[in-house]
Parts: sequence; C-alpha cells; structure tokens
Amino acid sequence: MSRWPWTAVPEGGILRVMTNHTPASTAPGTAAAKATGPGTLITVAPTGAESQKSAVPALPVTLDELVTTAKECQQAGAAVIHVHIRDERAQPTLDLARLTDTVAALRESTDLIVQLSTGGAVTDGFEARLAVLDAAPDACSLTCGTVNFGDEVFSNPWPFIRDLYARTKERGVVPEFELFDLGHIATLHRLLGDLGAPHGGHVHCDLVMGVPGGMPGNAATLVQAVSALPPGATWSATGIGRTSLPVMFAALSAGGHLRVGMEDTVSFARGRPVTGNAELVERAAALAELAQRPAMRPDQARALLGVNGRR
Ligand code: KMH
Ligand code: ZN
Repeated sequence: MSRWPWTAVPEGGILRVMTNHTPASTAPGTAAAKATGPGTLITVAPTGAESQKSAVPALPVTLDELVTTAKECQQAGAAVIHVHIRDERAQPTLDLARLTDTVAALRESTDLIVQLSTGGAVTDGFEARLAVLDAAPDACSLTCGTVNFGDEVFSNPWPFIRDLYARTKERGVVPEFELFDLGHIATLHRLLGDLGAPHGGHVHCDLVMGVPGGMPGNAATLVQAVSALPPGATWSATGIGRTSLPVMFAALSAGGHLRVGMEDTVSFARGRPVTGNAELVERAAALAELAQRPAMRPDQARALLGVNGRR
C-alpha cells in the first residue's frame, strides 16, 4: 500500500489509493524494457526562458546557435531536445512562425525528438501556450499544476491543463508531464483518469526538482515522487541549479532517465560557468555509462516514448 496521503486521488468520483510499484524503466519484461533495453534517455534543455544572453553568453538564443548546440548534444548522447526559443532581441517568444521554423531546422539537422515547451515564460498567456502545438512538434511539455517560481508564479490551472492535454491527443503530439511538486502527480492521475492515455500510449514524466517554490532537489523527495507515479510510467529528473548533480545521481540509482541543460543550470561546478550544453550532456552520458545504462539513441527513445517517425 502507498505510504503517501497524496497518492489517494479522485478517479471517476471514487478515491483510488495508488499502490507502490516498480517504474517501467526498471521493470523487466515490460513493453518499454523490451523495446529499449536498460538504457538512459537523455533530454537536453538548452535555453529555457529565464537566463539572459547578456549574463550567460554561451546560452543558445539564435536558430543557428540552437541547431549547432542540438547537433553537438546529439553527438554527446542526447535523444530529446526540450525547446524554448528567443526573438531577435534574445527575449523569450512563442511566435508561431519562429517555432515552426525551429522544428523544421532541428529535424533537418538532427534525429533528436523535438519537444516544444508549452510552459514558455511565466508571462506567457494560455492561448499562446496552447497554440504551440500548431507548430506540429513530435512532443511537448505539459506541466501538471501551478507552482511558485522564485518570485513569480508559473500558472497552470486545471482547465488549461485539461485543454492542453486534449489538444495533444487531437494533434498526435506526445506529452511529457512536467512535475514540479508532489501535488502535480495527483493532477496527473486525475488527467489520465478523465481523458485516458496520451498519444503514443505511454506515460513519460519529468520531475523538475529544486525550483524555489517547488519540491526540493534531493534523493528522499525523488524516491517519494517516483513511488506515486502511475504504474508503467517512465520518468526523468532534472535538478535546478545546485541540485543538478544530487538529482542526477539519485535518478540514475533509482532507474530513471535524465534531463540536463542550460535551462536548468548555468554552472558546471562551483565557480565554473557552463561553456556549452554539450558538456552537460557529456557528463550525464558518462555517468549513465558508469551506471551501466548507457545513453539511448533517438530511435530507441522514439520506441520508448511512442513518438512516431518523422511527419
Ligand atoms: N519557463 C518556465 C516558466 C516548460 O517548459 O514546460 C516553464 C518551463 C516549463 O520551462
Ligand atoms: Zn522548459
């Protein structure tokens, strides 16, 4: 039986208590394990919406910089790219033409699964965030609840989450469920209970840990969160800022996948700025190799996540 009260979630009007389970990434004999073997899915989040180019010169903000980074990161072991874009002044934008061009350019130059952010920046409105799917990416992020975000609020009310999820199913876009807090996992159960399985049939989550206002980035919290995920779900984890390494080690030891990149951390080590996204991917791939779960290729990641071949 579950030990965590927040795993008692409403489903079809009835409170269903989740049982603890082995995540699919470590469960032998599951379809996911057969399809992919015991490798590690590495996602790179190269840009984000929070850092300024003026403060972080290595941040990729132009399309050329993004494509160059993407190629280097694929070479280093990434299989998925989580994409935020910038405008001509290097500010975050959800401009649809730019997003569409970005998807095309990344497809042209890499085999990476292109996952567009629907989170955008905290200042982006719901309509613009829903319209991201019009750029027809392979995949998108889908955050399962509102969270304090430093001094700001990252707003994701239930009706928006539901609309966005419904739209991913209509458009054939594979969602990755972003979980910043334990309560977001209860909302994920509610979403799946109400609207059913995602496009591709497989539930993949990303635990975003260490955001000021979200769940802390440490091993104990990661274990609690993983124990509450839906049965059969796979998951990656990312630690923001100085929680990057503790979360990466905890995720590898718990059978999870990894997300790294300059969206999440701009320091490689104390006092040593990141010089480029590829070095973060290289380090993640080296640790995955040491854990005897080497980085997956993009085609293996497509099989795991249920992402179709290129459209
Ligand atoms: N930039 C954050 C406010 C996502 O990409 O879906 C939201 C975020 C999550 O980065
Ligand atoms: Zn993001």
